[in-house]
Amino acid sequence: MTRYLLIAALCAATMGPGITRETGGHADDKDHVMVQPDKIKWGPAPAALPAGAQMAVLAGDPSKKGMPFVIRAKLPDGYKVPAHFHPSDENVTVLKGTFMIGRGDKFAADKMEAMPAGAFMRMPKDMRHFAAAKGETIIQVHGVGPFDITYIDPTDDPRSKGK
Ligand SMILES: [Cu+2]
Repeated sequence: MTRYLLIAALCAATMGPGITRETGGHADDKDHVMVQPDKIKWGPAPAALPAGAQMAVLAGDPSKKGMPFVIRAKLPDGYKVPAHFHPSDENVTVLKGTFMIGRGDKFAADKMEAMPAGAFMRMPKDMRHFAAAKGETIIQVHGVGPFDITYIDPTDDPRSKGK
């Protein structure tokens, strides 16, 4: 009986620190993020994107230089983004629908590749590309800010409309 107690005590002693580490004590608890899929707060995407898309920032801030970010975009069926590039790498994970993506300076439907849910791609900074959605499509984009978009043809820029 005494022996069993001793073993139990030893087990508790060796497991103790591990459990403590897992349950708390980290200084960065404030950075912890958990988002349930039905709790995502969607809002209209920034004016830099063609109208119709919705966006949610899950972590970080895509507008801040050097700040890692994770965002999601919900695109309606048939949504199109004309040829553009970004000042930082764009990492895209497709979560729903089919994200159509093409490389080059000009939107061309016949040059696009279908990226279904589960697909991942990285567009290195400055790489010219264009995109579209087949069916309602949700993508997750992560990278390091600032995340901006420059259209090859300035008249494609929704921000230039009405000026
Ligand atoms: Cu892009």
